[in-house]
Amino acid sequence: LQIETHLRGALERGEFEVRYQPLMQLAEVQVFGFEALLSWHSPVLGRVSPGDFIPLAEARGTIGRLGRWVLREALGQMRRWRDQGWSDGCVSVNVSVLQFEAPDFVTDIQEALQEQGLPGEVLILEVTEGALIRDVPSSVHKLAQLRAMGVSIALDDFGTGYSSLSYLQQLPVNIIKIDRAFIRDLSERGTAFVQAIIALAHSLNLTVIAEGIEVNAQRDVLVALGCEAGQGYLFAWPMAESEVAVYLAGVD
Ligand code: G
Ligand code: G
Ligand code: NA
Ligand code: MN
Repeated sequence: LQIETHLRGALERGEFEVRYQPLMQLAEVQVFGFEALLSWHSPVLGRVSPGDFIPLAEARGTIGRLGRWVLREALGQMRRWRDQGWSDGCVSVNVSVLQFEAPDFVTDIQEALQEQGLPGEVLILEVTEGALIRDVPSSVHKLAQLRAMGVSIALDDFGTGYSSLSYLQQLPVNIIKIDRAFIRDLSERGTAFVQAIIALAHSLNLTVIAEGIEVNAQRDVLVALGCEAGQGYLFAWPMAESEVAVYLAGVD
């Protein structure tokens, strides 16, 4: 209830910020993009995690506005990175179920790209399987339209949902993000799971991004298993816009 009260008007008061976490090519340890992560700093409650306020924004019907704002922030940022000479990077934006289900979702993405004069190839949309399986034919249609625009679709938190693999077969996604729960447990048994996920993904021509890489040993195992990409505190924490500029200057 507290959160709900303070969430009202928070966007207008400028309490939200988008932070960026590097997406890395694992073998070369090279940044190829950033995941945009919404962050809310309430003057009263302090930092509130998206896990806590996104469901409330969905219930209140304000997620559409918030989602459009994040998308435009992230693409505006991408525009500035490109103007500063970082020409081959991409930005990954999380999409909530209700946002994805809105009838104007695809046209809004198209407009946001056009506003910044950006090709679809710079954008990854992260969607959970829960969002995609509520109406499979409609999801297939929307995803196909986005893919035709050059936009990549990442299945977020892969392996934690309830849906069967038959959905994966039908949905035109091109990236899967292995949930960090799998990366945390790289015991013999845990490694077997990760290996199987990577093998399945590769046989379907999907790119794999491993989440939550915190130590070098995890990166080493993933590289050995042929996992091409990852993110996590080992490489970098989510950063403010100003920190990204410094970070990019340091890696070039
Ligand atoms: O509490 P924590 O910070 O771990 O929560 C992160 C969660 O919030 C992740 O599931 C992430 O996908 C989600 N998230 C982060 N930014 C956004 C956003 O801009 N929109 C949506 N819908 N979810 C986001
Ligand atoms: O569900 P999603 O993968 O979008 O969640 C992203 C969340 O994961 C963000 O809140 C981000 O801060 C967090 N995160 C990023 N890297 C790591 C990591 O290495 N370890 C842990 N525990 N969380 C991470
Ligand atoms: Na995500
Ligand atoms: Mn995830």
